[in-house]
Amino acid sequence: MKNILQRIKVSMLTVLLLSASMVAQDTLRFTNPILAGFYPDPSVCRVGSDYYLVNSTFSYFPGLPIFTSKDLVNWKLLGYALDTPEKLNLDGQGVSRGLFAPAIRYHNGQFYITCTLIDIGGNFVVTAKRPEGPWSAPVWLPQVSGIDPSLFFDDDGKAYIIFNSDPPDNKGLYPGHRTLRLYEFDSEHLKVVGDEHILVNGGTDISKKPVWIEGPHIYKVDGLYYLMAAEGGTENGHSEVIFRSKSVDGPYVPYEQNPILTQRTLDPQRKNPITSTGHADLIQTEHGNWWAVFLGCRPYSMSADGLYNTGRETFLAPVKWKDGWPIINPDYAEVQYSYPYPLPPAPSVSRRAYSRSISLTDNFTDEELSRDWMFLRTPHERWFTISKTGVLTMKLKPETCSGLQNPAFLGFRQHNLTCTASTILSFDAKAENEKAGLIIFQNEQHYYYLCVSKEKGHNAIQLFKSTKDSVELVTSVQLPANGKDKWIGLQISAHRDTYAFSYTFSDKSEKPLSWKIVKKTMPAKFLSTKAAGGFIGSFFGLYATSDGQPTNNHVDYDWFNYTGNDGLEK
Ligand code: 6LW
Repeated sequence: MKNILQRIKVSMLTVLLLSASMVAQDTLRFTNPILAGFYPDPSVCRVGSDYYLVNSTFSYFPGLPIFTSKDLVNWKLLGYALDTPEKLNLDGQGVSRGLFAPAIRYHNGQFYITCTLIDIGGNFVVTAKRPEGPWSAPVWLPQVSGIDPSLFFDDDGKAYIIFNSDPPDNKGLYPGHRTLRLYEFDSEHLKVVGDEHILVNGGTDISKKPVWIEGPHIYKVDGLYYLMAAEGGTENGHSEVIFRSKSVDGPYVPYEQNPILTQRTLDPQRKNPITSTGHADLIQTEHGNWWAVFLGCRPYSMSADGLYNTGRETFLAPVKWKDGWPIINPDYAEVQYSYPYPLPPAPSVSRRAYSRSISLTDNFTDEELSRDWMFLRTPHERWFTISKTGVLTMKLKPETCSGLQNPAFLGFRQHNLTCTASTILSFDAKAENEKAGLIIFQNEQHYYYLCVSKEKGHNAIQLFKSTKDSVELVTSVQLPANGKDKWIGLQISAHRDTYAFSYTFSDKSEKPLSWKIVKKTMPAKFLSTKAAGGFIGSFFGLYATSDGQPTNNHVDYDWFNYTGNDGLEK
């Protein structure tokens, strides 16, 4: 009797636990963007119950971050596909050139990433047995013209590569006229096979002059080939469209109700708009449900069609099939800031968050530089050291952030519309050309730089604004001569449409710093994609330069802190 009672208790407990976990999954909601800040052009694949995601990085180094997740929401950075100067040389490239949209796929024990190194190499593939690497050197694919290559592995053992390319015979009927093309692909020898096929000319309906059909992927579902792509350009007109065919090389028929994702028709005055949604990749979970990752933007102002400094970010939304077609975000017109979790939430294994409220301090206590830091272009030599006492020492380099080489710059993404980056540094400028401090950088012509330098023989804190090929002084604060405070704190805060710049003296103790304003408001619009252009988002950066002159000087940074929260949690 006791046994039976115990068994009933155990099975009741199991039912309770099971339903509790189902309720938890149903009621627990995640927050978009899942990767906040500059994480554009997401592509995703699954191996069992492990998910892998890559983003484009343009002229930031290392190139192509690889994230992993168990629940599609909480991501951990595993490493980068192109992480050595030999594999990725970005010298001379504008910050929005370099690596365009990657696609990640897994087949028969091997990971494949296809991507474009625009202007200097074209399309390539890299492979790895393990997602954290080592990844192979790029294998160039000279026959694959254009951008956005993606592999498709068919169930008969054949593979294909699809990509965006020139209009037929290279004769565009209108600006933005492109094609989607396909080659069979030899996935063992990593080269194309046979003839090229044009799958789509122009877009869903060439008579309507569709622009920028790109970012294609092929999926096979229930015996049909689905070709999904972005259309409309990566700004406000962005969308995702779908075609299908009985045969991999076409003819592909567009869905009558395309697009399957766009925000371009919505009221621009809506609250907290998410814009520019498109460039999607589909994923089926191990339980059979479908989801999509795609890029979107979060403007802080809808003036001038939307101003944002955080670049194109990674979003996640459910997909439902309707009459044999996948629809992204089927239950709403607006992409939502929150949906129920796609899978039971996995305990976070990442040392930091990439979504919601993000806060991180780097005390430079690890021997190796944390993977959060990004270089501007390829560092061919190691111009920084990390001491055992937890200090990052950077050599001043003659290169500046206005140029196209590798400056002494370590960048950390502006993940949030509202956030603060702070650091303390020790620096003794020997001359007026020597500067070290904290930058907020969008591109070579659009940045603000808060630094310690010399001005008219005195130590000074200066705030610069970039010009076309140099900088102009906005304001400066003279520091006491031979001040006893060796460490100076610098801080830049983003308040949606403005940036504030502050400094403080610090004795390096743990007590809270009291910040003094250098400049309370500088327009954030200057660093917005609208004003600065390009495909990237803003970075805070530790940055030191001798502005073209040789020097042996250096700067010490004791710590860097980033705190940001856009209050999106529901
Ligand atoms: C990318 C293209 C696009 O290659 O912008 O938004 C280009 N989509 O597909 C750069 O990210």
